[in-house]
Amino acid sequence: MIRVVVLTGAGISAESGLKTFRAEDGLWEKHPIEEVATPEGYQRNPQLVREFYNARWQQLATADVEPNPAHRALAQLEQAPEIELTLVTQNIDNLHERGGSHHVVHMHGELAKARCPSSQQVFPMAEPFSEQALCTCCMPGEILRPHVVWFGEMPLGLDRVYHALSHCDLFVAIGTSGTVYPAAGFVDMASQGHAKTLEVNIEPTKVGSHFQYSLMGKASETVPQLVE
Ligand code: BJW
Repeated sequence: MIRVVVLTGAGISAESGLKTFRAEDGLWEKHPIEEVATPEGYQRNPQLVREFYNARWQQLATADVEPNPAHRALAQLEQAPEIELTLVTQNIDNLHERGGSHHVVHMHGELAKARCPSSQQVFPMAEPFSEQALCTCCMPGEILRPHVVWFGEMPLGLDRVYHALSHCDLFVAIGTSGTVYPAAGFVDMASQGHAKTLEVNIEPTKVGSHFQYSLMGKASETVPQLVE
């Protein structure tokens, strides 16, 4: 059995029509991080943050946003009998699941879910975020917040990820700039074991030198080749 951990970032969904964060025309260009991706930003201007996530949620539901061959190839890898795959994504979209993956660790949360800020209970998104979108777990209901991990908050599923990293034979990072921790440090954790490490990206990244191998190219082309 070969144990593989795959970490994906915004680059894997770029060819599905979703913007990355740090590209020149990326999400952070029009929406400064500190305004839309911190608890303080949400406290200051909840409406702005709700609009940011509502727009992305609505875009995800449009017909032209579909999983691409990279998402599908990773779903195929999940089915390979000789491989034990842990698929960890920093992405909050649902393209891995729509591409056929069944077990995905969404370490930065999920766009199609809402969370009660009080009980932390998670709900499927039934309607756009607004002051009227209330939880059903509290009395009176609390205003639901996006089920996403902002800067300064604890990423999700880390126990499982750290366990997989310390036992894996191969760690592959696909389409992530390596600027956000703890994900950017996963390569070092995997290397501390006996794992081989591979980075897949269209350009060199900040943590590129931490990987043993690098494959330059679009995820939709390189990932299916790797999986074959
Ligand atoms: C392609 C491609 C194609 C394009 N094919 N490739 C100082 C030092 C160290 C850490 C810190 C520090 N100060 C603060 C921190 C902690 C902080 C942090 O990392 N800050 C940095 C800015 C320094 N981290 C946190 O606060 C995290 N929590 C935390 O640390 O908790 C404490 C803790 C303690 C101990 C252990 C563990 C934890 C939380 C981070 C939350 C990040 N949230 C966001 C928003 C989520 C919701 C949303 O989507 O709106 O997550 S920020 C944003 O960045 C989003 C992404 O998941 C994340 C990573 O971005 P990603 O995926 O890498 O995208 P890009 O755009 O950066 O890169 C895309 C890449 O794709 C590029 O390289 C392209 O080249 C490539 N590409 N097309 C292949 N076709």
